[in-house]
Amino acid sequence: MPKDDAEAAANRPRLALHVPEPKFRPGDKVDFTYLDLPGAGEQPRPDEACAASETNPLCTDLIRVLGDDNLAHGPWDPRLAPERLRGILREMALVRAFDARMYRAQRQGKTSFYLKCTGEEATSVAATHALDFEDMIFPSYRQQGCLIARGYPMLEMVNQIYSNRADKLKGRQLPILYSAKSVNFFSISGNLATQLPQATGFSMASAIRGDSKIAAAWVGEGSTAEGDFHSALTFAAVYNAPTIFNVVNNQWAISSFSGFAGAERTSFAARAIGYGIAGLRVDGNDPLAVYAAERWAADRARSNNGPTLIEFFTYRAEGHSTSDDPSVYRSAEEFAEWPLGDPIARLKNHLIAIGEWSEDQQAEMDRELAEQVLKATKEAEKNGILGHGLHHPFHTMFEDVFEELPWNLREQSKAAIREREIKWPE
Ligand SMILES: Cc1ncc(C[n+]2csc(CCOP(=O)(O)OP(=O)(O)O)c2C)c(N)n1
Ligand SMILES: [Mg+2]
Repeated sequence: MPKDDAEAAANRPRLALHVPEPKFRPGDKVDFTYLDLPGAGEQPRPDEACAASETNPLCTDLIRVLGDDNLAHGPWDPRLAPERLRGILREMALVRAFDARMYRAQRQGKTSFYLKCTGEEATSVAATHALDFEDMIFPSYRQQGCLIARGYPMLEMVNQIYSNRADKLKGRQLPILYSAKSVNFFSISGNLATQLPQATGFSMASAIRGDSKIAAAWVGEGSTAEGDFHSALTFAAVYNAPTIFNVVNNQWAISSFSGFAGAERTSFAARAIGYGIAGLRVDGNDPLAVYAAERWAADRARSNNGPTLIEFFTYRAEGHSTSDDPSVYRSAEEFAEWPLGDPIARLKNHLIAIGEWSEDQQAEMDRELAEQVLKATKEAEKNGILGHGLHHPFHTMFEDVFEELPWNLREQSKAAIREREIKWPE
């Protein structure tokens, strides 16, 4: 290096790498006042056919409908009939009852893996209500609420979790990675974010065919750091594809906090601004706001006004999955301090406030739902649970991929079956 350059370099400040660090670690006092949450009903609601840029301010705001008074406020109030609200409440409570039971089943050794969506029920159940049944759902692994909202039989869900002989996926998918064509629910992939380009592709095909179906994809905030997120948004923006991208920002990706996906810089909804598509940031624990935003995006997509990126701001109340222990990396106080509450309690309190529900009815419903879940699990157990041998026969793992099995796989299959017979003659 020439002498002048070397001297100049020596005088410059040293570069420092920024490594994000969550606000609270185990043992820390939690204070969420930094969030600066706007009041319910204060956010403007532009027309569904507006220029994408009109939604820019909503990307850093927070669309809220249910206020602290448990009443619905402002232009985003979807004005749903009480009957529909009770339906959404019931399905969210069913998801929670199902999660509780399946979590316990994993601890009892009936399955190897389970994953709850506690506190995030509105982001799947209420959003699914805003779609048409024909619209294709491209979920991540935390959207059991979409299946429940579409009326998929619970027995089939448990059979899949137990990988038993009635499992329609024949034990080939990790427990909870459902696939349910009958309710337009795309196969869940363990590879994060792959559902996003698939959703864009589906909706482009729908547009090419002149169909009226749109696609709605769900993805965790951590997964938006994947390249697939950006390819999916680029394609959707370029072709004005009728896709809804639901980013469920529960603030954690296993043990990494949202800062590692860029949350310290701007909101996840604000990614939409760079792509020139519509974006909305929504209180994910407010079922009315979730419904209203999803409906807005669905109407926009269906009327050829293009894709929308929705961020549902929420909080992952429990561990990532049964394989995780969040007490080692985040403060135990976080959930209790979380200021946006619980979506089930909020809708229940709203229905009570408008004279359409009561605590007694809620307790009775919870009893019924627990019973319903118990019945489905007992029924599924007759088809087998983990390690009880009632799974699909071993040789079936070689089936269903090729119309005619190639010679090398035929040989491999024979050898594998022979080996098993020697190891486990019974
Ligand atoms: C491509 C890929 N990378 C990493 C993983 C491992 N992994 C599974 S879930 C997960 C966290 C994802 O967090 P987020 O997207 O926020 O979703 P959440 O679990 O919070 O719903 C990670 C890193 C994976 N399955 N696939
Ligand atoms: Mg997350």
